[in-house]
Amino acid sequence: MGNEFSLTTDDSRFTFTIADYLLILLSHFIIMNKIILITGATSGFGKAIAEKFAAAGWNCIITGRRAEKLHALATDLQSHYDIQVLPLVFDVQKRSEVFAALENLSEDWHNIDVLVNNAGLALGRDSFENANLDDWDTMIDTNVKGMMYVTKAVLPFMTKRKKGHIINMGSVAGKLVYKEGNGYCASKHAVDALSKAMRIDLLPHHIKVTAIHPGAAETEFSMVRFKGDESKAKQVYEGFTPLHAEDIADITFYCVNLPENVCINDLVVSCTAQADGIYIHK
Ligand code: NDP
Ligand code: 8X3
Repeated sequence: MGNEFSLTTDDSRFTFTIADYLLILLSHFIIMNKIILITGATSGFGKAIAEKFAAAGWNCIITGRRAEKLHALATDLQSHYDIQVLPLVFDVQKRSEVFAALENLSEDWHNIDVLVNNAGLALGRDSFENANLDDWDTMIDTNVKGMMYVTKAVLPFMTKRKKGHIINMGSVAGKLVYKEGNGYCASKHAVDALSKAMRIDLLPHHIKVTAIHPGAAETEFSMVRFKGDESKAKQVYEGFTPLHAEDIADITFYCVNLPENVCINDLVVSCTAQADGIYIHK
């Protein structure tokens, strides 16, 4: 009985020892110290994921090419939540930039618990014979090679601790090919394949790998795909309610907060009006 006290004297469920309280306090600090690295945090899913985890007390490494947006988000998160934020500006396509940024992380940031490979884009919707070669290069370099570079640069921090969780942002376009989706669908099929490859190879290191494959979500995605053509971008989401970036942030948070022995490997998620990469009820 020594160090025991209770909130109500006649209910044993509410009896806590000082050790229990110390454990709760300790777990609070363990959560406070957790670190998530999110690529592509200047808009859309990445930004929503950063906001979700920051609100839960996670320290965040956020990345993207648009320095101004990235620094604005860092300032915003730090002013709202009692956390640390490290903004890193680099282009995931550029191998030297990726490794320079991540290999030179100060020791405080080495214990990355979660990596979200989210940076990515689609460019164009053209028939194979009309597709633009530069668009193909950019999609493959960003969605596939960029994801591989970032993962390779972060992995030493995880393998050293024999712990970590990698979340790869795939797409319904990585599960099924649709008309005029050639280069983008290929890049997301590669994300699907690489997620499976990572999951197998990283088993001995106790690293979880989750691939999330969203359907249509209204972010900057279609503005980028249609190169600033607002009416084409808007048309994509007309006649149905698409996913919101916050939906993907909530799902990511759920996947990350499962018990140590549980891993969601592969998760396809769409709005209720969408069946797959092709069928949307409008
Ligand atoms: P957004 O366009 O809103 O966000 C894309 C993010 O990726 C931005 O932060 C952008 O930052 C970053 N990014 C793009 N290229 C690079 C690069 N070369 N280097 C570094 N960062 C880069 O789109 P979403 O949030 O919708 O997309 C996020 C991910 O989700 C992508 O991989 C996309 O393919 C995928 N996805 C999207 C769906 C949708 O319908 N919206 C559905 C399924 C999957 P910056 O420009 O500052 O570099
Ligand atoms: C984005 C969803 O359907 O435009 O990956 O490919 S879709």
